[in-house]
Amino acid sequence: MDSGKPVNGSVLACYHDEWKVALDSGEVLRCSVRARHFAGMGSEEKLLVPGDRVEVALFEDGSRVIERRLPRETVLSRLRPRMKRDVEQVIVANAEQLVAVASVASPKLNRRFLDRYLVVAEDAELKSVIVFNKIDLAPEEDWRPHAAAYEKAGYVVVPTCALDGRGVDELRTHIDGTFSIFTGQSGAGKSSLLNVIEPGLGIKVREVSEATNKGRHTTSNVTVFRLAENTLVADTPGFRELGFWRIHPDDLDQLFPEFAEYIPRCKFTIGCSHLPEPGCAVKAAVEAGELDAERYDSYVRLMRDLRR
Ligand SMILES: Nc1nc2c(ncn2[C@@H]2O[C@H](COP(=O)(O)OP(=O)(O)O)[C@@H](O)[C@H]2O)c(=O)[nH]1
Ligand SMILES: [Mg+2]
Ligand SMILES: [Zn+2]
Repeated sequence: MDSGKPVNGSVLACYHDEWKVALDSGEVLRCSVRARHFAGMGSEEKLLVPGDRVEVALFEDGSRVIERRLPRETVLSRLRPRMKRDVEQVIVANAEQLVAVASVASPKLNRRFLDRYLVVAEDAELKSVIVFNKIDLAPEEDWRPHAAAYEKAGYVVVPTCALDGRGVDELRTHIDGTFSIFTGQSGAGKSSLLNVIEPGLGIKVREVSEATNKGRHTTSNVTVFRLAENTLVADTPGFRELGFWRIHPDDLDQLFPEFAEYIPRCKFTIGCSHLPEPGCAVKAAVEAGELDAERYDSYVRLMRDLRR
């Protein structure tokens, strides 16, 4: 029997019973899945998500079947919303970088939300790039101090305007040759930026948010685009909820990279939660203005959330 010619590729999008795959040759195909190869795995493991590397068999009759999923290098996960028990939802597999898109106006800059994304990326061991979009809508003095706070924390911040293209060339240098996930609040301009980065993608802007989405895709509304041989980008909807998947409160301080130099100086080096403990070097650095007060505020809120 014809066993098909095996080729490798990356899953771009998942539909009800069809998977869009970019073969390494560059060809994009719709494929089905050979269920028996996925049987016997845990239900979550059985799922394919955008970014998954797969082996596809190409048959002479034209059918193409995903035979197996290759091991995942990285996963960006969240707690699957509205479940009775804790279940992991992998959003994207194999990405290397998070591009956290925030708008400086409409919707207004939401630093709590941005910090939550940055923490999830740190936990997933992804590099992060922060984009401040819609700089045409706010004077620079409004957003510059926030950009400076993130730069001081060690993050790259790229101010952009998707309407006139400012900052887009710089953003492109950060995504060339890597696999990035564009995330951020609904309406921040993720899809608009991708359309400017790669004219011709033609992604719908103002796309329905996750909450009102009628479920065109099965798991999430995430789509990966292949811009060049080694450049992949994932466009995601603005997740209403980004619940932490298996982040322990004791580890949260490790996910704020700028805290690292202060943590060893806390009086209680083991078990200092950097809340109101005596002799906390992190808290002292915030009071002295060495660490950013808003980042610390995010830390405190996320800590409360994790301990609930
Ligand atoms: N003024 C302004 N509007 C923008 C900019 N970028 C995107 N928009 C608008 O913001 C809205 C939401 O954009 P969209 O790309 O769909 O956001 P997404 O939900 O993050 O993908 C659309 O009406 C865009 O035209 C920008 O830099 N400046
Ligand atoms: Mg969008
Ligand atoms: Zn401390």
